[in-house]
Amino acid sequence: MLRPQETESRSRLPLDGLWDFRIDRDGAGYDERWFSAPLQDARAMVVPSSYNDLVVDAEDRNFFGDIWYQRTVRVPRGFAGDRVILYFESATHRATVWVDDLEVTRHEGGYLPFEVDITDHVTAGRTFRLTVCVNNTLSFQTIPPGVIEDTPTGRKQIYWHDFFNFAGLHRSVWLASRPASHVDDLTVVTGFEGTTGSVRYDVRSVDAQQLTARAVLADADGVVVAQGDGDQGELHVDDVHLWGPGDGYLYDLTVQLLDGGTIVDEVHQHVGIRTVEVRGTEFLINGQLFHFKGFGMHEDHVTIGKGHNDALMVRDFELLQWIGANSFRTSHYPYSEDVMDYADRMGYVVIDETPAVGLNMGLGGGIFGGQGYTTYSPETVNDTTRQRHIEEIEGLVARDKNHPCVVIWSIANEPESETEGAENYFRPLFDIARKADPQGRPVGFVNVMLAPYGKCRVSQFGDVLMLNRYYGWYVNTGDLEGAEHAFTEELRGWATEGKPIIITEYGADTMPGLHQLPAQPWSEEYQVEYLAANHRAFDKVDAVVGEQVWNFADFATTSGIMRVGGNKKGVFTRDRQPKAAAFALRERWS
Ligand code: BDP
Repeated sequence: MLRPQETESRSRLPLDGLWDFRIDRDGAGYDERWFSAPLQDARAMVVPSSYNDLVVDAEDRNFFGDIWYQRTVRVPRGFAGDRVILYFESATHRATVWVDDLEVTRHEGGYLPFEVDITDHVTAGRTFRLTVCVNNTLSFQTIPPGVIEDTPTGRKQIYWHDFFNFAGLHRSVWLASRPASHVDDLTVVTGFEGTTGSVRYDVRSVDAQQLTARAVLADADGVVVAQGDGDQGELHVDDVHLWGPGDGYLYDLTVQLLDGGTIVDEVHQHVGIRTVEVRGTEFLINGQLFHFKGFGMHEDHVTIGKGHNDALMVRDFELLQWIGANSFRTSHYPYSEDVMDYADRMGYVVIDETPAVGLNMGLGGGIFGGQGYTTYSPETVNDTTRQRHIEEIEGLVARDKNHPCVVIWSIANEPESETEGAENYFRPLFDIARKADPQGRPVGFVNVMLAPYGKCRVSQFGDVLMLNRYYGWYVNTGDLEGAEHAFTEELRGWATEGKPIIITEYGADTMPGLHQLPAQPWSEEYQVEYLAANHRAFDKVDAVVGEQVWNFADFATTSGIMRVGGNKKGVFTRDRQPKAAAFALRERWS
């Protein structure tokens, strides 16, 4: 599946803007066929955005169940004769879509795109009623998981990930056209020898037996540097300009399906030529040692929640550049396709993560024990959950395989990983990711403090070790000397495993404007000193090849006594202004 684009043979119309919207408090929408008529009692809602922070009623904000979106769409006259496609960049967490009275598709999973061919149900030049029912409930069989508990005051949605369960149409929706005979998928694998780059390409097309494929590679100035014929091939580029950290150099690959001299279909794919390799404890990009500096991030903004917005994205990357970061992790779900494109273009290195977060009942329960459930069991995270997890892994790789920015697949964040159940659950998943990725990128998962060195039974399967550690915050609170010592000891243990170690989370909640001398937890001074103590530990262990602070910016969470207006571990505030730690990091990283 390719994202809609504008080419010689394709068009796309954004369906962003104000839609009619209704929260289905009584769950009546399906029975009452809300899709079959203009939505009654509707209010306006913005696509793309989370709906939650646009409304002011607490019950609406925290609602779980069905929410309905509707609008009228006119099919452009120019789409006549082509296939007409609806493409949703995401619907969190699942959606059913109707064209007029007809259900045309369903999709599960809140952070990956889906499309449906609606040609047979619409007419160029005419309008149709587009209805989308989005559902945001989480269960033990969803990724991420959750549970609905019966309480004396009604049913409540519980989940175990530390970010607010924002819902809605978070990214753009497109009406797109393409020819019946078309390119359906395209894969590139890049490499280089000396100064010659290589781009292997593989074109999958539909209904194109009589057509020939042509691939043309142009450099950033539009000069053609190589071309080839056929569905598969390898192109060679003399004096290659590699893609690398801080140098987002992109070639443009045009793929055409030709009928003699006539272009039947054309698609574009930007290509960054680079290699990624793990060698012992080293992480190499283009054969050179790479040290990750950056953040775990969130798609999270004031008012729009997880909605994508280009202006806010550009601001985030400006700050990443200012602070000297070279990388980030898409904690804890696949990010917008716009973010991935922009990371390619800006030369940012990305650890790309599935939405498998919160598979750990040992974390943060009543009086800070467990949650009162067994993580892996026939009634909780089970084979059905794992099948969903597999679909999320394969879907992420399918969507992002061609992005040069992606250098590691993270298949889960902080799952329970110290038990036999965990080992059994995860054993096949790493190979599924490897098999899905034609570029053969390293695969890993993010390990939690509850499964420290010597206890984890899942890290054996990964190519890299990714550790989230809170020495000096959740443990050794306020004791940075003890924190540095304990962290160093644990890292020395992990280093014996002979794999590169990336610290994917370390951080301290910090109230902007709270100052204390000497430093105490929650103050800006403490965040600075906490990071310095952590860095001293990293710098003593050669196998540590990266540090990504938790978090880039403050973000919204559920209510909790550990959270003050959300998670405050941001180095920037939620409106993207620096705390004192930002200046300290800038000095270390620049
Ligand atoms: C880790 C999680 C992350 C949390 C963070 C925290 O991976 O999502 O937000 O800790 O507690 O457990 O701040």
